[in-house]
Amino acid sequence: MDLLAAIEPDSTDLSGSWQLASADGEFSALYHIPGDVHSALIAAEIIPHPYIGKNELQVRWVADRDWIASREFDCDPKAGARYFLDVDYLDTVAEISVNGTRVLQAENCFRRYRPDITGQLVAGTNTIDITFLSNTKAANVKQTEQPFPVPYTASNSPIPNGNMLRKPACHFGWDWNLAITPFGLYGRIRLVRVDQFRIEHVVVHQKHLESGTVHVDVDVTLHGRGTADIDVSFDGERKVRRVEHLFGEAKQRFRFTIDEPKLWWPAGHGAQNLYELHVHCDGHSETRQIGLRRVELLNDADASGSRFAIAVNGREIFCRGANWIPADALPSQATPELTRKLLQAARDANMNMIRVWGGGYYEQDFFYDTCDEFGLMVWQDFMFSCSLYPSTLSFLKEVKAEADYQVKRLQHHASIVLWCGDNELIGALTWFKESKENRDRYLVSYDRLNRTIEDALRAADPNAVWWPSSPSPGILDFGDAWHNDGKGDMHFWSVWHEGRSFDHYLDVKPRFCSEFGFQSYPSLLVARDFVVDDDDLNISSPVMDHHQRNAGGNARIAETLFRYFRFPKDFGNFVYLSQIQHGLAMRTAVEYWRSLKPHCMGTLYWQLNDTWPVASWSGLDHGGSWKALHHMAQRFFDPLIVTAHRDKQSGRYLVSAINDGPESQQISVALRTLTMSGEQKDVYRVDIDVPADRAIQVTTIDADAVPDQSVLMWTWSTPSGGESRNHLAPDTHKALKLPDPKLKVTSATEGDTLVIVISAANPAFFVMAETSSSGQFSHNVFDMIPGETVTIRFTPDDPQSLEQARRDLVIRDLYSSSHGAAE
Ligand code: BMA
Repeated sequence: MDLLAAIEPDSTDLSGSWQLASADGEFSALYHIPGDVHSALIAAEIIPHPYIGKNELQVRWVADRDWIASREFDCDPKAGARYFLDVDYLDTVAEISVNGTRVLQAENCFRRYRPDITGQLVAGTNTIDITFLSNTKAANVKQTEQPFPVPYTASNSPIPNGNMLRKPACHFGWDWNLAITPFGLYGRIRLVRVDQFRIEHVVVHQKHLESGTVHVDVDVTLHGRGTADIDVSFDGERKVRRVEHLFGEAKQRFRFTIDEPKLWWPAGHGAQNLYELHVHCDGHSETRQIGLRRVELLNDADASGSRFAIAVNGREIFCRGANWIPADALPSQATPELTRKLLQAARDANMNMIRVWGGGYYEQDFFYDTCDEFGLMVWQDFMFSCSLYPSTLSFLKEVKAEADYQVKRLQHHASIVLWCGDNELIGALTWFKESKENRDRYLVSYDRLNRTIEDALRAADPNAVWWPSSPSPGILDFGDAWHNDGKGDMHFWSVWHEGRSFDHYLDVKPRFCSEFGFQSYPSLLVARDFVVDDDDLNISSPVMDHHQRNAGGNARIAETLFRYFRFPKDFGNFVYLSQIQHGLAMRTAVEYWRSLKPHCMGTLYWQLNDTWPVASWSGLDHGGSWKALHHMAQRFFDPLIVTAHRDKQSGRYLVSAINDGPESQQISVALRTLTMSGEQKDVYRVDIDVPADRAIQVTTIDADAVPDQSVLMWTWSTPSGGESRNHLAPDTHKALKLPDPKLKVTSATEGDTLVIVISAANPAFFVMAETSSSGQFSHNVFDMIPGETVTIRFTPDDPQSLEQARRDLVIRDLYSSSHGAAE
C-alpha cells in the first residue's frame, strides 16, 4: 500500500528539477525538490560540504541571502474548475508566485498551504517561482518587533533568534547540531484541480466499548462547492453518501463498527494489526492505515507524588526507548530509507517508544507509518524547545493553525500515544535574566502559548493524550522536573551536565525519565570521513573540538575516563572507551530504573541518532551505524533481564529480574565471581518464575562475597535455550589488574557476510569488533570467559566492501585499549 499516494483528478507534480539562483544573481545551480538549498549548492560545488573539517563556518552566508527557485509547467485549465497549489514543509519565510503574481506568503515550516491559483493560470507554459527570503534576517527583524525581549538559548544556537520563526529550532545550531539554518522545500508541491470538492482533512476517532466492539468514526472534511458522493471504506466495508449543495467546508461522519477487532499493540505486547481506510470524493482520494488501540495516561496521585504510566488497551506498558532528532542536518539527506533504517535500529534494540523531540520537525508521514508498522509508540512534542517564545496574537495565530493541521494530519496513527506541549520551556523560564527578573510576565506569556496548543489539540482530537511540557511535574505545576523525581516526567541530566558520577543514577527514582544521557566520540568509521587529514584524528584537535557542540563536552568525556578506566593508548581506543563508558552510564540508569517498575514506567535516553558526524549523546552514528551504546541498549532494553547494582549504604549487591512481557517467564539465574586469572566461583543459583509485567528482587549478595580483583558475573537462561550474561565490577574497571585475554581472531567471508570467530584465553571485557565499512554486526560488545569461543557476523551495507571490511577488522577489548603498542 503506497500511503503517500493521493490520487487526484488532475494533479501536476511540481517536484523534481528546479533552477536556483541567489536573488542578486551571483550564483545559480540546479535544485531538486524535495530538498534543501545547501545540498543543491554542495552538488554544484558552490559551497564545500559543511560536515567536513570546519567548512560549516564557510557556508553560513548562504542563509543570509534571498534565493529564488523557478520552473515551468504546462497546463490546460479546464473551464469551471478551480486549481490550487498544495505545498508543505516549506522552510520558512517564503513567497510563491505563478506567472509573476504572488499567490502565497508563508512563514511557518509546519503548515500545509493550499492557495487558490485559478486566476493566475494560463493555457500552455506557466512559470512558478519560490522566493526563499533569508530566515536569519527575518528572525532578527521579528525580535525587534516584539513588545518585550524574548530570549533564546545562545549557548545552543550560534545563529540568533530562531525562536522567532516557526522553523526547526535546531537549524540555528544545537548542542549536537551544526548551525547553517538550512532552508528549502522538503515536502510536496503539486498543482491540483478541483471540480467541486477537495478533501480537507480525514480525522479518525476510535471508541472502544466495554464489550470489545470498536466504533471507528471517520470524519471527512470537504472544501468546495457543489454536490458529490463521499465514498469511505474501512476494512473492506464501504459506505457512500451524497452531499448536496455544499458551499465552503463541511464535515461528514462515517461510523464503522468492528465487533471482533484485531487490536494494535506496541512491540513486544502483541501484533501490530492495521486496517486500511480509503476515502474518495470527486476524484480525490486519501488512504490511511489504522491501528485499533485505546491509550491512557495514568497520572493518579500516590505516596511518592503522582504516577506517569502509559496504558495501551488497558495494559500498562513500560516504555523503553530514546529521543529522536531529525535524521540529518541537511533535509535532502533525511530520506525515507535513512528514516526507516534508524527506526529499524530502534526496534532491533528492543525499544518500544520514540520521543519526537520539540526542536526538530513534526516528521513526515513515512516516519509515523513505519512506527505504526514496527509497534514503536511515539511521544510527540509540539515543536518548541529550550527558549522563550512570543505570545503575540499573530504568533499564536500561526501556532493555532500549525497545531490544528499537524494534529489532524497525524492523529490517526496508532503509534502516537501522547502529545506534549514543548521541550523544556518551563525550565527555560529560569535560564534568562529577563524571565528571572519578571517571572510573572514570562510565565503568563508561556501559559498563553501552552494553552493555545492544548486548545488546538483538544479541538482537533478530543481523545488525544495531552501532557503540557517535557519535563513537567504535572498540569499547572511549574516545578523543577530536572531534580524532583516524585511526579510527572523527568529530564535527569545531573550525570552529564552537572558532572556527577554514574552511581548518581541510583539516587533518583523517576516516574518516567524522558531524557538522560551521556556523550561519546563518533566511531572511527565516521570520524575518518570528516577529518581533513589523519593529523586531526586526535582527541583535542581543533577539528574534533569543532565536531563537539556542548561546551566542555570532550573534556568531560576524557575526565570521566580518568574516573573509571586506565587511559587509552591511542585515538582509536579513546573512541572505543568513550563509547563503552557511554554505554555503561546508560546501562546503569536504565537497568536500575527498570528494576523500580511499576514506580518507574519509562526510560527514554537522549538521544537515538545524530544529524551530522559529531561527538554526542547518540547511540547511532550519523548515517545509522551502531555505536557501542546501541549494542548495549539491545541487551539492557531486552524485555527480560536480570540486573544487579550495589546498594550505596551497605555495599550489598541487589539482584533483580525484570519482565516487561505479557507472560510470566521461567528463568535459571546463576551468579558467580570471576577472578582476573579466570577462576569462577558459584555464589548463588536459582530457578524462578518472573511474573508478567513485573520487576522482582532475586537475591542480595554480601559485599565481601565478591573479593578484590574479581567481578560479579551472572547469567540467566530460559527453557527455550536463550542465555544472557552481564557483569558488575565491585569498584571501577580501572581498579582491576586485567590480564591479557590473548584473543585469537579468524575471519572468513561467507556469501555477503563476514564470519568472525574470537576465542579468549583469559577474561576479556567489552570485546568489540570494528570495521572500516558501515554495516550490521549480529551482536557486539560482550564479555568472554577463558576458553570461550564466540562467533559474530558482519554484513556490510555495500557487499562490494566485504573484502575491505575483512582486511580492516579490528577487535578491541578493555585490556588492549590501554596495553601494547599504539595503532
Ligand atoms: C536536553 C534536550 C536537548 C539537548 C540535550 C543535551 O535537555 O532537550 O535540548 O540537546 O538536553 O543537552
